[in-house]
Amino acid sequence: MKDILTAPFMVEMIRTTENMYAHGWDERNGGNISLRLDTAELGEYLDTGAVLRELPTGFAAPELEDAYFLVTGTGKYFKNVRYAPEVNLGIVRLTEGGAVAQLLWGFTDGGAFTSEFPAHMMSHVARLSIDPHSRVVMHCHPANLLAMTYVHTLDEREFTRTLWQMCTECIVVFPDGVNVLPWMLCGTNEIGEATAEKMRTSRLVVWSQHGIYGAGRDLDETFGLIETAEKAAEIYMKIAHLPRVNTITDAQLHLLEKRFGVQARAGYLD
Ligand code: 2HA
Ligand code: ZN
Repeated sequence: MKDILTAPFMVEMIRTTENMYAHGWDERNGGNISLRLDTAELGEYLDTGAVLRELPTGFAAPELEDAYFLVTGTGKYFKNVRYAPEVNLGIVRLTEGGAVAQLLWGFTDGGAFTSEFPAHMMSHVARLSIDPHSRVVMHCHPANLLAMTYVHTLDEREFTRTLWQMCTECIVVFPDGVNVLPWMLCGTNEIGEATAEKMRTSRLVVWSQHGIYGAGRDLDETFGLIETAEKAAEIYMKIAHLPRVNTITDAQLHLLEKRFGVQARAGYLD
């Protein structure tokens, strides 16, 4: 067996939590990540037959039967992950139709997966139904996106259009736009189901007055997705109180579509 702390997925997870903390997106125990692991690759680092503990999940996700995830722990701080990955992270396999998560590695202090596990697993199911290469669900609390949900309409078309208008790259990075949930109680199956439903049409889902969810094929791409939306929200919060003299027009957004070969969400451009 190879040393799991040298596994590319582990190294990348540690770097990502560190980077997200450095961006100020994950104060205290804020934020959580789940990364679906390749079974064959994991087998090089771990005896996948050795189950340490069984944790009930409280939901069903038969689509994820036998799927493995590297996931951040409940109550754990992103800033601490790099110093004690085996305490702050865990590797689980879903069984019994998703009702049980078997712990194979990590959470060595007796801990468990993130309180947002339902939203993560349900979002994986939703994204996998659209893209079989989808692997990552990431949640965090970036200040400008959060601030925007206090002062901007939560209408998804309007919210998306505002972000697209804030930086030229936005429509290229998230042509599917941003979906928005109203304030809901976090950590529940209900917000998990609502998030997953929104994940069917966009890889970004804003939780009003709370934060954002992103999904993607790898940690770098998903980080970049949130980073780009947050940058746009930052520009918006800098200019929202000032008269807007210039903007990116719909005609220009159509030019970007053509130039970069992306298709804006249907009906979102005039
Ligand atoms: O505690 O971000 O949404 C982690 C969270 C909950
Ligand atoms: Zn949160």
